[in-house]
Amino acid sequence: MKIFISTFILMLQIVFAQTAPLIINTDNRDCTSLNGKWRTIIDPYEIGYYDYRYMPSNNGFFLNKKPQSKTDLIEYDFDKSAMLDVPGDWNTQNDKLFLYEGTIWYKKDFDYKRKSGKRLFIYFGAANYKADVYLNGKKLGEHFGGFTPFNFEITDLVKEKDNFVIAKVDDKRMREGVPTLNTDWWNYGGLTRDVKLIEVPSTFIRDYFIQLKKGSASQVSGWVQLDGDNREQNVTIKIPEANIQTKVKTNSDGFAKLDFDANLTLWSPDNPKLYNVILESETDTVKDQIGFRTIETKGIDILLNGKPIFLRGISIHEEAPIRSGRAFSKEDAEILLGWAKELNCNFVRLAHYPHNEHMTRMADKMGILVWSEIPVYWTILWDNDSTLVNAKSQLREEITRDKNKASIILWSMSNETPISEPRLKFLTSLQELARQLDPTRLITAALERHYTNDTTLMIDDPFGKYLDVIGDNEYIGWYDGLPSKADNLVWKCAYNKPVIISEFGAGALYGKHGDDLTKWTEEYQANVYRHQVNMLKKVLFIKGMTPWILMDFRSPRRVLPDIQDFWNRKGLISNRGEKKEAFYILQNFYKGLENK
Ligand code: GCB
Repeated sequence: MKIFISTFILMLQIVFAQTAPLIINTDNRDCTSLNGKWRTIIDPYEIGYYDYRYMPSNNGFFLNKKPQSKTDLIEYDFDKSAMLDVPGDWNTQNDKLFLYEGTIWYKKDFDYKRKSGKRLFIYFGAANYKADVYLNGKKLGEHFGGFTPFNFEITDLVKEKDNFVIAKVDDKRMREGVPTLNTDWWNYGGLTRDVKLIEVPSTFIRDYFIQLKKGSASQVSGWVQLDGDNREQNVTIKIPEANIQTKVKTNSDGFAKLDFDANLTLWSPDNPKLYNVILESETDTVKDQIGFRTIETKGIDILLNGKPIFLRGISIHEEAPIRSGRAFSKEDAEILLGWAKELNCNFVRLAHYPHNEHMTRMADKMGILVWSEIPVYWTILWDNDSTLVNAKSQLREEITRDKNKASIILWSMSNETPISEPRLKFLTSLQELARQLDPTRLITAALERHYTNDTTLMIDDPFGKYLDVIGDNEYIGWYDGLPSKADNLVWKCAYNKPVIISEFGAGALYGKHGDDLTKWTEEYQANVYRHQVNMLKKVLFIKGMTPWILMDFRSPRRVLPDIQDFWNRKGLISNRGEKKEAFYILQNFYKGLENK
């Protein structure tokens, strides 16, 4: 029965997976923003979707009906309903929605004059968690997963006047979802990222991969993908500043491989050089700003541009600085990554899901290396086929969007997942897909370790075999003993690979003071950081760390009155932007490592 149900859900997902192949680099295309106020209907019972027999209705809210005569019975009216800002989570826009988990309908009206011969797409940066999208009453398709972009073609549906796009956004947590029911972050619902219309030529450059070939600092390799009827075209790739101009011919699928030599200044945190790259087909031109660098491992070392590097990192949630709620803007990215810079970081872990594209573009510009991950978190349903389909599609969308960002060096498959055979099968198939989609970057996961005796820690999770870099989360001094416990521990790793301590930390309420063994004080948190950095700097195979976490973030699991009040307080900075003592401990430690 279980198998039957999961196969059925899988079939449903395939049947309804009608998103068009993803368009990349939307920042540099001909776009019209649909951000701003959208009309919304809160629909906890989904009466706009199901009839009273709980069957999908063909007369739902997506039709945006209006009474035509005085006898007409229509029990909703978008145009009299409240508005919400897009992008933005609904929880922090209306007190009544703070704890709401369920369906909200969004509607936006627009006019659009499409130039002749052009195609039009509607692009959503993200909708948490499930979105059913309709244009002028017709279903465009649906999308699962709250942190990755998706788009639909609307060329044949769009009119010059009075279009209405309606999105049913449902953020109910689901056991079979990715993530599952249980997380340590707020389930912010809604159209949380930019929404835009993208106009492209009838055959256009939809996607491309332009990076240095694995192991080479002078050979660019990748591919280009056209979309449209006129698929066999000459495509020129130009990098004017490096005197590069090279031509390829796409095949009948619109695909061509690229391979050319280039003498490039390599991108690095010290010199985040981005080149203007221009792709010109016979029908389309796309510009991008791309950095080129190599990333490899050798034994226990991580090599950036051939040289060993220590990753001085910090973990970041997509929580908006100061105002709180989901972060979504360039300004949010600037503040968060600016704080990381101030900490003397050269690296960030964007936990626990792909962050918005402003973050990865900003990281490219500011010269901050990035660990990017999908929300395969804790105890998702390893045995369920549709869960794997879902995780894979989120991984595909993440890599598709960001594969030309020099800042990203690590794709992480999972966080703190419990060891079992089904989990190993699930995760190995994810890492295979990641390598297939992007052969250039390193693969990691945040694993756990165990004690072999009172003072020896061992990392030997079987998934480690499939990774390039091992991530490990530990909470010595917080969930695991007192801060000084770190002083006498011996670390062992079963793999001859670099290890990143992907989490350690302690909770502190900004402004709460006491001695350094009093929980929740800034002093206690600073104490944990002191002992941690002393321990970690001595372990040879540890080649980086991303302590938990840059800024306090909302979590329904954190209920302690007057201290937590629904905030995870492990931030080095409070949710209002105030720096705690531990910030300066880490800042100093990283300063000392800067030239190492
Ligand atoms: C962890 C999780 C992270 C939590 C953190 C905590 O191990 O990976 O998502 O927020 O611990 O604060 O307990």
